[in-house]
Amino acid sequence: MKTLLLIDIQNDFMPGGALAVPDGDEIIPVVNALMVDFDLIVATQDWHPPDHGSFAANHPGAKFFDQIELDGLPQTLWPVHCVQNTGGALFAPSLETRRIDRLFTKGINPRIDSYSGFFDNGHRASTGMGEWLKARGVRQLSVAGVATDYCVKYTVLDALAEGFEVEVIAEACRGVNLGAGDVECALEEMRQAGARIV
Ligand code: VGL
Ligand code: ZN
Repeated sequence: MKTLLLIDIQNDFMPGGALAVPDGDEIIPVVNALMVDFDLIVATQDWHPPDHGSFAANHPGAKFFDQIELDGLPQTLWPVHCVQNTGGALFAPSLETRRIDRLFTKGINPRIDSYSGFFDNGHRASTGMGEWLKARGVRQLSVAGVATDYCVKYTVLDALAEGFEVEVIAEACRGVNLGAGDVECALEEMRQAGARIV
């Protein structure tokens, strides 16, 4: 079963969005064209409540990109983004969402962030995506989306740990690059962990 996993292709991660990924919109025509080659298409959606602990606005005196501790885990603070039932959380309008077979939301618990589509950042709770994919007989995943250096990376690392064979479609991914070279480092880390970067 050729399976495409689309990570967080949502308005807030597109140019003009609350947590814009540079050139994030460039992946959409690439992803739309890729879809025809796959039997199963699964998407993740960052889906935070307004009081989410990853938002700088919920920590008095904190700034974007500060590092704090949240419930015992290191946490980068972000602008308010992908709030449930807001326009910013919707898929980018040019994405061909009709082809998506199943959606998994993440980042719902206000006490913990969830970069990976499989588990929260503490591996405390599963989204159910791994179990769902395995129940359908999926063994290989091709991954595209944003951000290469956060949600794509952690999803890919968890997918490998869960025993999936993983291919990252680099031209269908874009990253935040908070630090220079973060995207390159993320791709290298995924490669080291056993992913194919294509
Ligand atoms: C993401 C930061 C915060 C992502 C989500 O989709 O990569 N990054 N929430
Ligand atoms: Zn988020």
